[in-house]
Amino acid sequence: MLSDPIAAIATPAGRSALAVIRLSGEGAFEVARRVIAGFRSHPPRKATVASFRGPEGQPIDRGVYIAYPGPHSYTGEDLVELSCHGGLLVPSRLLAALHAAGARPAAPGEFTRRAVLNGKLDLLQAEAVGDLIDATAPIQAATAIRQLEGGLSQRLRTLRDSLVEAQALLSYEIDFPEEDDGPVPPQQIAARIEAVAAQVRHLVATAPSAERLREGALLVFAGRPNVGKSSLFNALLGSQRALVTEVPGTTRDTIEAHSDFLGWPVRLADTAGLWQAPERIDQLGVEVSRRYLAAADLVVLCVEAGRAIGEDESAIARERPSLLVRTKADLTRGPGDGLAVSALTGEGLDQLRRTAAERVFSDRINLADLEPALTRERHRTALLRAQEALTAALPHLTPGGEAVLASHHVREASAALDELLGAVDVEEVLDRVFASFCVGK
Ligand SMILES: Nc1nc2c(ncn2[C@@H]2O[C@H](COP(=O)(O)OP(=O)(O)OP(=O)(O)O)[C@@H](O)[C@H]2O)c(=O)[nH]1
Ligand SMILES: [Mg+2]
Repeated sequence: MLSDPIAAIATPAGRSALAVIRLSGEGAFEVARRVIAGFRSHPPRKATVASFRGPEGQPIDRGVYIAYPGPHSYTGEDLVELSCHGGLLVPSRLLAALHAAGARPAAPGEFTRRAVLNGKLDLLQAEAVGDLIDATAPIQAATAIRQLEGGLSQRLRTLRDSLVEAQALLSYEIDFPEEDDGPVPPQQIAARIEAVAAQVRHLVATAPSAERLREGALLVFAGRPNVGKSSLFNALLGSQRALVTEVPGTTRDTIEAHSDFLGWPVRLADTAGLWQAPERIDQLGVEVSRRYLAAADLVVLCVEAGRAIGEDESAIARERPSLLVRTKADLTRGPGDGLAVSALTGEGLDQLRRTAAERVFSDRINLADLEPALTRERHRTALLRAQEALTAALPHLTPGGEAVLASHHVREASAALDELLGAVDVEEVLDRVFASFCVGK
């Protein structure tokens, strides 16, 4: 059943001052009445202090509830939010009481899913809710809020509307093929479609850096053994995450850590030094390093200051986008290019953070107003489909061209945009989007 009452704790488990429980669906108010002493759904959206009771009437807590009669609620259904005291016992006992009173445990993301099905949010906004919760760097939160406010949705809806309009003009061509001059000549329709296609291309171009922004850019610290990779990694994180010794080959397993550089999300990976290792275990470490190198958004190539760069090292820089850093700059000052850093004194670390962030997020940084961008693979594949369909439509929009075929491709393109917005009810798409949500959201 889609609208049966569901309940879940919306806050994380553990010791806390307060916890929030959500209850939503048809019959939610009846369920609430069995648990909340003196429950009333009117006046709506007013905080009321009340006693919460278990199935046998035993007191659980004294807290606050707010009733949101549908459709003016997050889910669009009748919804009640209960604030109780936190901790391990009270919230779970209160939730159990709601379940005993007729609500079913909610599946992950089920509240937001209902919000989408009831037209309170579109799919892009629902994804933004998830992104906002998962955000670890300020810029991720800012992007998510913009998407939640409908920036991207609005942009796509405008494009979809233009395509629907083009389709209407094309139907005239189809219905009256003999008319030489329809209301709008095919060339003009073609120009409109070309304009939409250009905007789609522009959005698709934002995808790599925006996806990187959502997931964090992968920065791989690489170089020969003992050059100071782990020390630099630790210094940037401000904690002793990786082991450091004077023995070459200290790091074997790649170690990953999340951080942000000036607010931009990064995933740092400290790898085993690259060398011709005689021992099997070291060889395995080197293999893992190579895999990370291949996936890196930016390689932080570490070479000691004052030393000539070897062929092995320039080979890495040729293969992948790299930032050359000269480590242990406190020991030697020599000729040589690259960014001088010292894990010991902290020299050059801020410069490294800034340069790396600029390199991996260059096009995002330049967008001062942070235009809407495609933050997920799902967005990119749908828009690529739209782009292909529009490209296929254009050749049929010449004088005497096949308006039927053009119309078919334009419809394909607008369907791709509809799917992106969640305007079509595709259960499979919903399943994919909500698979990673937390319960209670
Ligand atoms: N003076 C000085 N010594 C450093 C600096 N960075 C690292 N070292 C020293 O260099 C040695 C190797 O440092 P690590 O950070 O373990 O080097 P690594 O590149 O991770 O080495 P492997 O894991 O073996 O590949 C240690 O003795 C560190 O104390 C630095 O900035 N200044
Ligand atoms: Mg190391």
